[in-house]
Amino acid sequence: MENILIIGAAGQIGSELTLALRKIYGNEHVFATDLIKPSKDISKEGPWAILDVLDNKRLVHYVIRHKITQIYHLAAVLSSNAERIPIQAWNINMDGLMNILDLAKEIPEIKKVFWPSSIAVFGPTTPRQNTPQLTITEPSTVYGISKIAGERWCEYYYKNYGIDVRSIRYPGLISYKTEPGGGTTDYAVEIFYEAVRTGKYECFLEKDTYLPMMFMSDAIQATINLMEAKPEKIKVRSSYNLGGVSFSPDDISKEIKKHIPDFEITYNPDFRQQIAESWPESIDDKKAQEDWGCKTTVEIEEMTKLMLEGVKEKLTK
Ligand code: NAD
Ligand code: AKB
Repeated sequence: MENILIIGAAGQIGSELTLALRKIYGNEHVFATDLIKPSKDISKEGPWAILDVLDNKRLVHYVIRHKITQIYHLAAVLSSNAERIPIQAWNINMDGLMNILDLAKEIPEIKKVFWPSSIAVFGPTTPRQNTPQLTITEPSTVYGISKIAGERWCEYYYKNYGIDVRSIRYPGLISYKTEPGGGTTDYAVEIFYEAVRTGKYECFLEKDTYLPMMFMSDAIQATINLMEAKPEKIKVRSSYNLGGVSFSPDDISKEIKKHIPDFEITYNPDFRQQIAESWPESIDDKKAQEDWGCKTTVEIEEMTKLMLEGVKEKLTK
């Protein structure tokens, strides 16, 4: 019997991953925790608690009390927020991960750990087109530095202590259930909210800035596939590239115009432009496809339709 702890369950990914895991393992076996109260559909249907990943004592207590066997550690400060509070972000991102890795080392009942990395591990010296699994990783953001350091630690704990830790370098994730938490790819979610609310959007990135993105359902499916794969299939113990689809603000605004013909976009790039320019435009995820079968199914046309429908429904509620 698995008992799964999600840390950061109220966030953009956690709010959907918790529900997906509860469908598989049963509501009572998936424990949602965060610094803030998660959404009603999470807090009403299964166990949840306020828990700070930096509070080691409470963390150990919680894990033992609930006989936790798997941890999904999602809590982090994302790229644009981290640039505003670099040292604090470094502490949250790194100390949080080290607490979880150490916990898995000390408590043998914890069989598996998931920790997400990001395309932010790449930097201005990385080849930007079809970026390979193994390439130059010299990130220029504090978020990217914390992710590349985290990847190295995950591999270290696997090799030296046998911790079954698994990871994906997510691209920018697109969803409407929970708004994103302060990243550079957030424009690709905000644009849908503003299109529905006001019919116009001022974008903080330039028109032709391409970035790899993925619709949330594909990201959740990939995460579950990775975590359910047999350990011998997992050949990369740092983190797997995940490709998704690549598009620019101009591409997405043209798609929105097919549904809202009067939609207007203007451009006013800020410090996030430099971050975006340091990241890949597209990602090669052959290795993840070969090892455990990741697949991108939602392309930009369908993503636009799903986002507009989802945001409209959310705003009318
Ligand atoms: P988010 O900001 O939406 O959610 C993070 C959650 O963590 C928040 O609900 C926050 O309250 C919680 N949290 C923060 N500090 C905490 C602490 N000390 N203890 C417990 N909870 C704490 O982020 P997200 O988009 O859901 O991202 C989750 C993970 O996936 C992060 O590690 C992020 O770096 C990674 N990731 C996300 C994306 C994306 O596009 N969303 C892309 C690449 C990687
Ligand atoms: C961000 O923009 O910070 C995140 C990410 C790609 O890691 N969405």
